[in-house]
Amino acid sequence: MAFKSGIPPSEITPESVYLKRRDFMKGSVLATAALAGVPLHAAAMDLKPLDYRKASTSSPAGYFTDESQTPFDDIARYNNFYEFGLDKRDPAKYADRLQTRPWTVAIEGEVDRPGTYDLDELLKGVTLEERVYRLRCVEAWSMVVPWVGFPLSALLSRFGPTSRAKYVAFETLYAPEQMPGQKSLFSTIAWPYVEGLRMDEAMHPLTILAVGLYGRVLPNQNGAPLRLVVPWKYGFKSIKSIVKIRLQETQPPTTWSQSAPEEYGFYANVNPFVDHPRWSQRYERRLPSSLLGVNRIPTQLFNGYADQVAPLYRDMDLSRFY
Ligand SMILES: Nc1nc2c(c(=O)[nH]1)N[C@H]1C(S)=C(S)[C@@H](COP(=O)(O)O)O[C@H]1N2
Ligand SMILES: [Mo]
Repeated sequence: MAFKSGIPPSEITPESVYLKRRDFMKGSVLATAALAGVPLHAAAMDLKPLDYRKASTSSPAGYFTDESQTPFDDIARYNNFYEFGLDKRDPAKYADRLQTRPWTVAIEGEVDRPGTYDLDELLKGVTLEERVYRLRCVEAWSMVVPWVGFPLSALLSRFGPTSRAKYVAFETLYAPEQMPGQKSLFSTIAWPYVEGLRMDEAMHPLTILAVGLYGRVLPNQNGAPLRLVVPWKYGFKSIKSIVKIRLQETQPPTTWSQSAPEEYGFYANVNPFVDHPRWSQRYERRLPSSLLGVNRIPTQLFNGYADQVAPLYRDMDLSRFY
């Protein structure tokens, strides 16, 4: 992502650089194709298949897009997960160090039944379903991902939110011995990575906690064992490898809005009409890039989920609450 500190943002590139990289990518795609057996398919990674309800065109509006799904290998090899490094390829290289079991999630704050719960116990109480969502990174690339998960609302309701619960704060694991990026001197992030939602956003049926993709357990680099997915917001809201969920009365701090408040806000709703201070948000690069080049497509308001979520922001100036 975008550091003010002079580390070149790897992906926010002027079109000329883009085009050069495209030539490079063509080269690497061909090189990969030449090395038979190299692609890292889900089965080859030994990811456990999950039991879940499929999504389809007859699912509720927004739960399923029939756009082409980004191939598994692209979803699992082009990642932002700064705990494992700044390069898009670092998470796939290093995330196998992450121990995803045993895993506990602390539920804290304004709930009737706070506590630290074993993830497998939590998962016994939920029904897994597929959601095929667009994921739009603030860096102007996007994917279509078939997630497997469950509504965040289903989890929160179980712990009895009190009337003072106005926001939900999330926290990623802090474990520098497993996450080399947390030790890196180049990082300007104050670990652990934290995110937050307003309560109505958290309870919205499109907001899910994902435990898998392409029908199998999440690859570590995609945020195993439990990550948030909020499809109408820029990707950085979708916090990975969650260990703490806290309900509270006040708006929680969030990693990117703390790191660069004039560039990243709390809301981070996808919006082609509100540019990032350093680049336009009108278009996005849909992955994968094909041999013929970059798939450049227009970005949609609320990432195409306006029918479902625009009412949440009815009285808000979206250029002020970015
Ligand atoms: N803990 C944590 N969560 C994170 C990030 C991160 O660096 N650390 N990156 C975010 C960003 S910028 C994006 S675009 C998405 C990328 O998710 P993906 O790798 O599954 O595509 O994860 C988000 N969640
Ligand atoms: Mo992102």
